Amino acid sequence: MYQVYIRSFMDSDGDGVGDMVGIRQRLPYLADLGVDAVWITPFYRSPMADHGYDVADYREVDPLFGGLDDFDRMLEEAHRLGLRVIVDIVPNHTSSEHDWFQEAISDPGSMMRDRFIFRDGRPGGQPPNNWTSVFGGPAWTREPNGSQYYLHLFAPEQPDLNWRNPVVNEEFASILRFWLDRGVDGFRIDVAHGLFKDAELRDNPVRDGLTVVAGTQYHSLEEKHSWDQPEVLEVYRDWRRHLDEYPGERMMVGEVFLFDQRRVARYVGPERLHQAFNFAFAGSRFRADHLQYNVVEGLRLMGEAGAPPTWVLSNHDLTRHATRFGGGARGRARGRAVTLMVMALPGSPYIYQGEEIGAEQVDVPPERRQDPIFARSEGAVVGRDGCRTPMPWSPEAPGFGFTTGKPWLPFAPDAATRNISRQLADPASQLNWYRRVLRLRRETFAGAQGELAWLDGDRHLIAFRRRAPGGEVLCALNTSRQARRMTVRETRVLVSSKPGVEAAGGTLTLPPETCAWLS
Ligand code: TEU
Repeated sequence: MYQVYIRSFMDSDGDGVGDMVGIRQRLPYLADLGVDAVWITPFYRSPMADHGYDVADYREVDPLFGGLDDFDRMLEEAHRLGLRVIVDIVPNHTSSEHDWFQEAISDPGSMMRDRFIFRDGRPGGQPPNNWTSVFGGPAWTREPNGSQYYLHLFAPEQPDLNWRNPVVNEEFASILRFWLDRGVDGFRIDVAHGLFKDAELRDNPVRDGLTVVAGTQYHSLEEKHSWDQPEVLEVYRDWRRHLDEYPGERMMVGEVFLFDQRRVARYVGPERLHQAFNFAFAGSRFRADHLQYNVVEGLRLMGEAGAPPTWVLSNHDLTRHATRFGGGARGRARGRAVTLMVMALPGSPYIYQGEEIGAEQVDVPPERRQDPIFARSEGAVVGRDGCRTPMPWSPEAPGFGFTTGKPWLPFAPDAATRNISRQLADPASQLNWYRRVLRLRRETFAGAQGELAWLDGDRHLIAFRRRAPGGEVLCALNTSRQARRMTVRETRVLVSSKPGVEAAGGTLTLPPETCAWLS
């Protein structure tokens, strides 16, 4: 699966923001890269307070990105090229400019009020409870002209929906059908563990210490009552039934942003979501024990739930993994090593646009920052802009083949040298390595079952054999700074994340921080 962050993928009309026609123009690139499917981040009508994750109309394409006909043409072209397309659905909250919310705040007697969560404040001008917004500050804002507060777990421009009102579920069922009827292959569900809140909206317990989540946020409360309530699982049971009524394969992947994979596993299975992102894996350090623990747990828990595991390293919310793994050539080489291991595992690897050329987190200067997290945290965090900078398609400044105008976020400083067309022309580039690995993965593991046999290595090695139709494949990853040896029967190196792998006389030699496949 390849994640397209639409604002930064390809701009066809020179306004500095990517769009639907831009995606269509670059679909041949994705087909050639060798991915099976594309997830497109929200493109619906939106005031863009959270860059599209604040939806004002779930059935319209925002004019910034084009129109519904542009979406249809893009989808048709994707299908013609053999690519599936999943769209992002945002059911936890709407935009404050959605008609429902506008009606709710302008008419105190409106039925629309019950689609959101309005409450009286506590005495002394205090909000209804102690919940905090993921983006900083209280999760409650006083309504503009009324006397109550409304709940928003994200920005104030993103009022939370009241899923205890059955009309909300009916509306979303109809939204899903709208896109399924247009031919989408499925959905990525934003904040999939959200939706339902504690019926009594009880205070969240205070944590012992301050917890930093994914390097960007500070949480001092345990989010016990604000999300991950059991009722939400019933919603996905319904949605699964809707999807299963459609011909062909349709899927849902949940952004269940919980680190405890045992809790995440409850969301997937034959009667629930097809997949959920494994954020515990994304949090692994470049250490064999961390990585192996998260892989083993991911396989075990998803196996028990009856769902394919997912392997996520980067997305539009996380610091890019080349940077997390140390940055520069070394961070990229470590990233390739983990990617190669992931590509040998059962399940779905998720690739985030730009990682195939080794993109690193960009240091976006304060005056160009766009992320609402940045504004709400009063500069205490740098926000998520650094992983959202535009794709450099070609070496020509200033637009680098992405735009003829001024890009909404600056390019990476190395865009003139690290870009798609340069890397396509260089057989030794990271991009061509990704292309080879994706092809080899398809050829090797198409139709393969999930069986893995783990090999005992030392604590710096992860090694397993996976059964495949053409014969077993050995995958071995050395996370240490020294070369490592292991005894193997395989003699042929199929692919490696770095040169210098040798397999001779029953001994495999892996250079430092390197992964290889052998047969
Ligand atoms: O993210 C939900 C979420 O929990 C993240 O905000 C996460 O905590 C954080 O980004 C980690 O740094 C989803 C979308 O992926 C995100 O882009 C949206 O801002 C958010 O929902 C609100 O819709």
